[in-house]
Formats: sequence, structure tokens, C-alpha cells
Amino acid sequence: METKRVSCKACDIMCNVLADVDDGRIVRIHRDPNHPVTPQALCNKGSLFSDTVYHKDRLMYPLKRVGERGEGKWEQVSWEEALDGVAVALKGIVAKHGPESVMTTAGAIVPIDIVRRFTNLLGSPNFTMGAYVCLGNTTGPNKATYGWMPFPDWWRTKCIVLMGHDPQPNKWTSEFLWLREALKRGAKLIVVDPRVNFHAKRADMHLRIRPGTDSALMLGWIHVIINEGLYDKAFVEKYTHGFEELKSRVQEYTPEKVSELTWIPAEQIVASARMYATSGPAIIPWTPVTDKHANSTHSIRCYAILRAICGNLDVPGGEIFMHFNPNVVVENEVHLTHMLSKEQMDKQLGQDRFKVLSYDMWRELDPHTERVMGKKWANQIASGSLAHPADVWTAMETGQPYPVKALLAVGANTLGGYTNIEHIFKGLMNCDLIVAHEIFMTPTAQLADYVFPSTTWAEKYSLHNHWDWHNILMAGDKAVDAPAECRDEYHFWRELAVRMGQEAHWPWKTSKEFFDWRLEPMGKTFDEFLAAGGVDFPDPQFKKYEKVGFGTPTGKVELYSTLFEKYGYDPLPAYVEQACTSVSASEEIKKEYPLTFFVGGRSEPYFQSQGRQIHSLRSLCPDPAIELYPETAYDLGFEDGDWVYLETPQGRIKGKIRMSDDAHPNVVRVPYMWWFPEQQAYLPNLSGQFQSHDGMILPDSDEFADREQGVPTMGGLLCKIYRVPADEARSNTSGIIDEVPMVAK
Ligand SMILES: Nc1nc2c(c(=O)[nH]1)N[C@H]1C(S)=C(S)[C@@H](COP(=O)(O)OP(=O)(O)OC[C@H]3O[C@@H](n4cnc5c(=O)[nH]c(N)nc54)[C@H](O)[C@@H]3O)O[C@H]1N2
Ligand SMILES: Nc1nc2c(c(=O)[nH]1)N[C@H]1C(S)=C(S)[C@@H](COP(=O)(O)OP(=O)(O)OC[C@H]3O[C@@H](n4cnc5c(=O)[nH]c(N)nc54)[C@H](O)[C@@H]3O)O[C@H]1N2
Ligand code: SF4
Ligand SMILES: [Mo]
Repeated sequence: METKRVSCKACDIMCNVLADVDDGRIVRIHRDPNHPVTPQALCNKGSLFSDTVYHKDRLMYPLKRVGERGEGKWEQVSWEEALDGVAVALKGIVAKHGPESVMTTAGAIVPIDIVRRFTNLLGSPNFTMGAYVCLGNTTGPNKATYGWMPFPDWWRTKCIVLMGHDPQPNKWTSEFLWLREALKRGAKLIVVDPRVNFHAKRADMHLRIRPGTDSALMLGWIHVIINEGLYDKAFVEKYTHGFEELKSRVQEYTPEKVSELTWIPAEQIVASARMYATSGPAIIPWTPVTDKHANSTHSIRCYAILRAICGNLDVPGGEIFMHFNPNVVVENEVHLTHMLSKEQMDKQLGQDRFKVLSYDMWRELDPHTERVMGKKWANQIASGSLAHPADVWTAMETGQPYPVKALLAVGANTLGGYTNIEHIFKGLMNCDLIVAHEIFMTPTAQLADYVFPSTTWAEKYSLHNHWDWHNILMAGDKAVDAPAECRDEYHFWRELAVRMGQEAHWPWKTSKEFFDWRLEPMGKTFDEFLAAGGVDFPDPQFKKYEKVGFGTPTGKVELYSTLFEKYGYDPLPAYVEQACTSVSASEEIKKEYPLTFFVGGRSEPYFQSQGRQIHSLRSLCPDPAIELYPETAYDLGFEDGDWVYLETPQGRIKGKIRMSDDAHPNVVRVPYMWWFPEQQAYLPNLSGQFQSHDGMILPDSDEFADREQGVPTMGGLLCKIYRVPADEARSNTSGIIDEVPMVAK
């Protein structure tokens, strides 16, 4: 028996784990106690991953569609035939509609750098991904404020603020463990969450916020911190731009006003602001919760400003600008962004309105990034530019402003990856070419023209540093060989690239050769790096700004953003009430939809839309749970376990009531990204994609998106709940999934 050191990618935090392998088969996945960055990290999704690797429904051979789209009629073909077919179709589409008519995408656990390389060389500006509503939209506001997105110094901090964000033993375990160590050392903890979440129970302060109002709370904090003189005056004086403007802006956000907006008592707002500002070096770790609101950009700007004015930037225990790891060819360089012409960049969908996520702002920041970090087109966390998803579906559906005809989806269940599923569906149904590189026959793959079988993470090598977010480079071995004809993402993109005439830019035939090249600056091959421990964590350098300033147009921290001003956005942070909330909706709507909801609360044994076909995981959470406070449920006439419809003006989904004392009395938790692999596959049911998926109740129009980046909201809106008729209740979902065929033949 052998033990392999593998990067778990059953979710996107990528803990390093150990896999015991006997006779070419995984027998156990367990913790790596000695890993220098993610020691002891492992959750249920990781430890049970062999149930995915050896699942009976895994895709094993390339398939070519022979019936109508979504009909489920396939022919098994060779990789060569399938790739040739895709290349011929792509060339036809590019010749007719231009390269911008091709959209590429990738999920959060597959490499992004090679997708962008392919897409840039093809000449399309239309890459986007699910991270449009996650980490992908966080970098822009950080960069606009101080040039780079920092990483928290978990290892030395004295105070932690969790804005909803809630890592747990079965949820981003390595981060949970960093947090746990910090708390053991005595760090203070402030939790801002409508629910009593895992860490609220362990916090020094818990603020129960109305979903979607985080920027109001942060403006209240800035108000207190400035007016009480709790900020770092020397830093503010020397290194910031626009302090007086900020000071005058936050005057309107008195604790009393903020209390009304957020539901948090005024004295808690004041006390928590003081705790953040006075406990020593503090961190506000990145939170995806505020990457999903029509207030996202303002919220992210507020965190950035708090970090700066309280002296937490680039100091031990604060938030570090890790910049690029010098020992590797970074993802940024793999992208080859400079090969995409300005003419093509200007065609990126959504860039007319959402500049902060566009090539435009990226281009503006280029000289400043280069001054500070020595590199242009610094595409940190794949976010330098993303096409606006809703505009892509419109371009597919209507051909406006130009047609998008092809979708290449690698490790991404695009149909269920955003808000307003019906819009996505209409777009996809009008494409000429859909390609999926997948491990299962997802609803998106069911609509494809070609489906390529992928390796899982247990069957491929890995080299990553979270998309250049930080500079901690980590390598992982593969545990076992790929089964049947499963091939990794590198194989897919390179083989397609060669057929599209990009061969000169893809000299490395395998992912390992590619990693060998990326590690040339270190002077090691991938195998040598792995043998040496597979971790490169350069010693942090603090206060680099004293020498090089900040990567912004003024070279300072822009509390008042000159770039936002240039683009006609509010240069100062603000709170903007979202549409259709308990404050902004009409009386009529409020009466009809009395409850506020958010999507998420991700502690379930599934990563995003995955895992529902894995019996060991599904048995832990058989049905989509709509979480309600017991008294609220009782008042509405529901019992625990009732099947209900949850409806918004956009649409409705079906779920099962889960009473929880942890819930906020006025707030409903909506389960995320459900589909039912045990149900009838292909059209019209698409494995139940339209039944319980949160994307059915969420709009994607500009009215529900933030102004600067077009981030669609996934929380803080109104809904109502009513019982599903008894005869319908159990017909669609079931925990007993093994009794039902996974894919209808
Ligand atoms: N088991 C498991 N772990 C996962 C994932 C998974 O799918 N399953 N997904 C991973 C990914 S990609 C992500 S992005 C993270 C997400 O993980 P988190 O960042 O923790 O986000 P959520 O779990 O969606 O919500 C966390 C808390 O935010 C609260 N909340 C809801 N709305 C608001 C609001 O408007 N403001 C505030 N302050 N709080 C609010 C909720 O009540 C909830 O307790 O989890 C990661 N880890
Ligand atoms: N409506 C809605 N949209 C959302 C969210 C939401 O809650 N609701 N959450 C948002 C968030 S926080 C995030 S991070 C993103 C996540 O976006 P994605 O990462 O795109 O999410 P998944 O649904 O997990 O899709 C990944 C797909 O990859 C497949 N897969 C798994 N392993 C491999 C592999 O090794 N190779 C290949 N090729 N495929 C593989 C899985 O079967 C799955 O279908 O979505 C965002 N979008
Ligand atoms: S948290 Fe769990 S699923 Fe995610 S990488 Fe770590 S072990 Fe794997
Ligand atoms: Mo995410």
C-alpha cells in the first residue's frame, strides 16, 4: 500500500490530504498532520470522496449528441473524433460570428489559467464563471482602493470579523482550523449574521443583521471609528486619499440610522466598532456573503477602507499584500492577456455598464500594478474581467448586441451556476455548440453537443495558490490513474488549442510538463517540488507600501476612488437599498411576500451543485431544506418536515421545512443549487433542475444588480411560503436514491 499526498478539490479551499492506495485503488482518504499550511484538514466531502471516484454514473467515454438537443441520444466516440468535431464547429462559428461569439467558462475547482489562455488566443473577451457571484467580484473594489487584494494573517491576528462567512469542520476546513487556532490564542471574534451560525456561538459579539445591509453596518463602524478618533492617524495622514470626503460621507450613518437599516441595536454597533478598532491587528477575512448583493461593491469597499484606516494593511496580524510568488510562472502570466486585442476587449459583454469588472478598469490600473508588483494585467483571482452572465444569455437568446453561439463549459454546471435559470436555459437552447467536460451527466451536460469525461482531483496532479490570491504555492500528487477514457482539463484545452491553431503556445504535452515549465524559476521539476514537500510559502514582507506606495492612480489608499469617479460611480462608499426588500418594496408586495430570505448557509455535505448522487453524502441531507425559526413556522401553520413552495415575484421552488432555533425569526434560509440526479434526465425535466434550484427565484436584471460590477443579488429580498399539495409533496425528491435509476435510459 502506498500513501499519496493529494490536493483535495472536493471544494475550492483545496486542503492537502493523504490518500492510501492499494493495488491502484483508493482505500482511505485521511488527514495530513504534517502539512505546513493545511495540517489536519479534512471534511466529510473529502473523506468520502472515493464514493465519487468509484460511482457507477461517472462519465467514462466521450459522447456526441445524435438526437435533438437535450433528448439524451448519444453516440460514444473517441477523444480525437470528439475534439475534431468541436474544432470544426468552433471554426465555423468563429468564421461566421467572430471569436466573441464563443463563451468559455470553468468552475471553482478546475484550473482557470489555461481556459483564459485558450480564450485570449482565440480572441474572445467572453470568459465568465460562477465566481461572478463569489470571489471573482471581490478583487476589483480592493484593487481600486489599494491596488491588490490582501490575504488575512490568520497566524498572528488579534481580532477577527466574520461578515456572515462561517467556516466549519465540514466547510472550508483548513480555514476553519486557522480560525480555531487564532481563537485558541485568544483572538477576539465578531460575527455579523442574521442566524446564530456556528461561530456566533463562539463569538465575543454577535450582530444579527438584516440580510443585504452589511455596507450600512460598516458605514456605521466607520462613523464611530472616525468620530471617536479610533483610526490610525499617522497612516491616514500619509497614505490615504480622500479622508475628509469619507469623514463627511459617514456622518449621515449614525448608529441610530444604521440600527434602523440593519435591525442591529445601536449600542452593539458602537461596541463592535470599538472592538474592531482597538483589539490590536484585526482581519475581516474575505466573505462571499457580500459578493452576492446589489450592494456588493460598496460592502467590499467598506471592508477595504476599514482595513486601511485602522492600520491593518500589510502588518503582522492584519491583511497582507502577498503579491506574486517569485518562484513560479504565475497564473497571471499563463493567461496571455496581452494577446487579446483592445478591439476584442471592448466587445466584452457587460463592460458598457459594469466597469469595475471590465478590461477598462484593469487597463487603467495596469501601470500602477506594474509599478508596485512588476507585472501587467495582474489578473488576481480570475477577476480582472468577467463577462456579465445575464448579458451573455441575452446575446445567446436574441443575438443582441451580437450573437453568442458556443459555450465551452469545463467543470461548470452553467445552467445552475447563476441567477435566473430560465434566462440561462433560453440562451443555451439557442446555442449552436455546447461542450461539457465533466465527471457526471449534469443538467448542463444533458444539453451538450459533446461531453468529455474528466478525471477527478484524485486522478490528476495539482499546482495552485488560489489563483494568485496569495503566494503560498502548493502541489498535489495524483492518487490513482484515470479510469477508462477520463482525461484532465489540461488535455482537453491543449488538444482543442492545437486544433484551433494555437500549438505554438502550448508546447507542453501534459499537465506535468506544463507544471515543470511553471516551476522553472524555482529550478525544480514538479516531481522534485513534490518530493521536497510541495509547499513554497515565502516569508511575508510587511509594509511594502513604505517603499513602493499603493497600486492606485494616486499611489495612495483611495478612500475616495478616483477610478470610480472617472466611471461615474459614487467615489465614496454608501448604502443603497436593494429592490424588493422589506424597506423598498411597495406595500402591496410587502403584504404578499412577508418574509426576507437569503440563499446559502453552506454547511451541507455538498459542494455547490455537486454530490447529490453520492449516497453517503445524500443520506446526511436528503432534501433541500428551507430553514425557518420554529415560532415563525408555527405561526404560518407548518410542521417540521412539511413540503412547501417558496415563492418570489421571479418564481418558486420546492423544499422541506427545517425548523431551527438558530434561524432569525424574520429570515428564511434558502438551500443552494439543488438538482436531483435520481430523477428523469434530459428534457423536459433535466433531472429536476427547475424544481428546487435557488436560481429559479432570483432575478438577473440590472434592477437587482449592483451598479459597478453587475453583481446579482442572492439575499435580502422578499418571499412567501405555502404548503405543497399533499399528492405532489413526495413525488419529486427522495432520500432513497439508490432505488431510482440515476439516468433514465
Ligand atoms: N460544506 C460546504 N462548504 C462550502 C461550500 C459548500 O457548498 N458546502 N461552498 C464553499 C464556497 S464556494 C463558499 S463561497 C463558501 C460560502 O460560505 P460562507 O461564506 O460561510 O457563506 P454561507 O454559508 O452562504 O453563509 C454564511 C452565513 O451568512 C449568513 N448570511 C446570509 N445573508 C447574510 C447577509 O446579508 N449578511 C451577513 N452578514 N450574513 C448573511 C447566513 O445566515 C450564514 O450563516 O462555502 C464554501 N464551503
Ligand atoms: N444560483 C446560484 N448560483 C451560484 C451560487 C448559488 O448558491 N446559487 N453559488 C456561487 C458560488 S459561491 C460559487 S463558488 C460558484 C461555484 O460554481 P462552480 O464551481 O461552477 O460550481 P459547481 O456547481 O460545483 O460546478 C462544478 C461542476 O464541475 C464538475 N466537476 C467536479 N470535479 C470536476 C473535475 O475535476 N473536472 C471537471 N471537468 N469537472 C468537475 C461537477 O460535477 C460540477 O458539475 O457558483 C456561484 N453561483
Ligand atoms: S474542506 Fe473538505 S472538501 Fe474542501 S478541500 Fe478541504 S477536505 Fe476537501
Ligand atoms: Mo463560492
